[in-house]
Amino acid sequence: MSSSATSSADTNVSTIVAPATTLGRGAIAIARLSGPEALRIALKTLRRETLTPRYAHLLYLYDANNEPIDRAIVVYFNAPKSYTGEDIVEFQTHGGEAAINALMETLTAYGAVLARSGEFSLRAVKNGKMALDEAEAAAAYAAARAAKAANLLAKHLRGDLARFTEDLRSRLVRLIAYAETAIDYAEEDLGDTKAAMRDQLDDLERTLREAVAASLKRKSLLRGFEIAIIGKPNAGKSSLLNALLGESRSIVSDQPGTTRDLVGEELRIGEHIVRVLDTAGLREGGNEIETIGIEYAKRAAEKADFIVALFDGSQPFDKNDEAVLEFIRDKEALAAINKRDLEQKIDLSRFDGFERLFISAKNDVAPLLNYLRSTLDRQIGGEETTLVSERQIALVSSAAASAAQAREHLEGGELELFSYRVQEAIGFVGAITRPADYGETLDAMFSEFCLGK
Ligand SMILES: Nc1nc2c(ncn2[C@@H]2O[C@H](COP(=O)(O)OP(=O)(O)OP(=O)(O)O)[C@@H](O)[C@H]2O)c(=O)[nH]1
Ligand SMILES: [Mg+2]
Repeated sequence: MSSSATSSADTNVSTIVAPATTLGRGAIAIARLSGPEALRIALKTLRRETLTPRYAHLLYLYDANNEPIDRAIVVYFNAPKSYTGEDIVEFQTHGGEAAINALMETLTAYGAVLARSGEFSLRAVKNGKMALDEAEAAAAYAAARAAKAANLLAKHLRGDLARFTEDLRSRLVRLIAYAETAIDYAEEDLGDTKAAMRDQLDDLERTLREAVAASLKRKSLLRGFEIAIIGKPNAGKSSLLNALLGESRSIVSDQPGTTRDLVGEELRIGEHIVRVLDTAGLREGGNEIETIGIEYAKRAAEKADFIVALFDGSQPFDKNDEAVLEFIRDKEALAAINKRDLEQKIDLSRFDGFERLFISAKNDVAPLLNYLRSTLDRQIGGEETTLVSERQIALVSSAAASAAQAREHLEGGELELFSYRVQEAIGFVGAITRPADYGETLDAMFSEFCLGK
């Protein structure tokens, strides 16, 4: 390691490289090189002696045969003032895959190794540049698309989740302190203390459960929201999809059983990006292909975040409608009564207890769009803390369960067991930002990240 600039070189740590942008057509592509050898390797590619830290250089890149690859913006972030806390050199090449691939080949020829998914963020966490919950927010950014999701994740970057867990922790610690004093007193002197502890515990459990519930609802915001349209044949499902899209995507005909496959398309409703699925009409006794289609339809509807069940208002309510209505009972769903432009024959009393709406897939779907928009808005509203990974949701659920058990022990006067359960809850809450088996958790977690993160 002759270069004096890489004085902090630690030969145990590899220097990693990966594209940081999705490969494909685009104006620019970015590759990131991080590790003790980053500067040395970059200088070889650039045929230069030095790089000024945090300065955007416009330079030619050369491959190992001294052939030019591209002219690129090159920025050197010297350790520890970088994303990973190591020396990083970032290359902004022309977009498309040619330049970035040639660059990757050259950098690896000079000693860099290809990064595993999430390895940059893993290094950032290990080097104390980023808290675990921040890294999870960063990973969620890569998948999220709705603008509102960005607002929500930015709060995590700002440390809102860390504050939330710190608050929970101090409330739990206070409960243990209570319990320890209480152990020294006789049961009859404990009336007030016990009542106060019970209130505290109830409060805590509520906070935990609300965080989980709100996060599950907002999950769709981070990963995309899916709506399935179901209903008997000829209810107008395909017409509805087309009307929502404003184009003819799915075949419409007056023959019942037209749609057999799932037809999915993305659209924007207000600020939300939503995938809408048109499905095969649900009925008894169709042919084999239709029956398979009906199975698909049901499975898709089970999986969807929301179901729009469509009914033909111009026809009497029949057995097939009955089955559709039963299917959506207790699900997140809406009964939309279609063909309001025709004379209505459907028995509306059948819809008692269901959320319902009148539309015409032919000429008026505005009521449905408004309904969906406000439903989606409601899901993301609210001030509860949002947990952004399965890991966080599992930990907070476990903490809520421990709190519930602690409460039972409190009622039974078993203070040691009570303390034990509260300790357990503290463990779960603490693990959100600082897992006990740190190394293992990190490796498992970051392997789910995307490359170059
Ligand atoms: N008048 C009127 N006709 C409609 C309306 N919506 C759909 N239709 C008609 O109803 C018939 C069936 O429409 P589709 O959209 O194919 O119905 P579907 O539910 O997809 O039917 P399958 O694919 O067979 O399950 C077509 O002739 C449509 O033109 C509406 O709001 N008003
Ligand atoms: Mg159809």
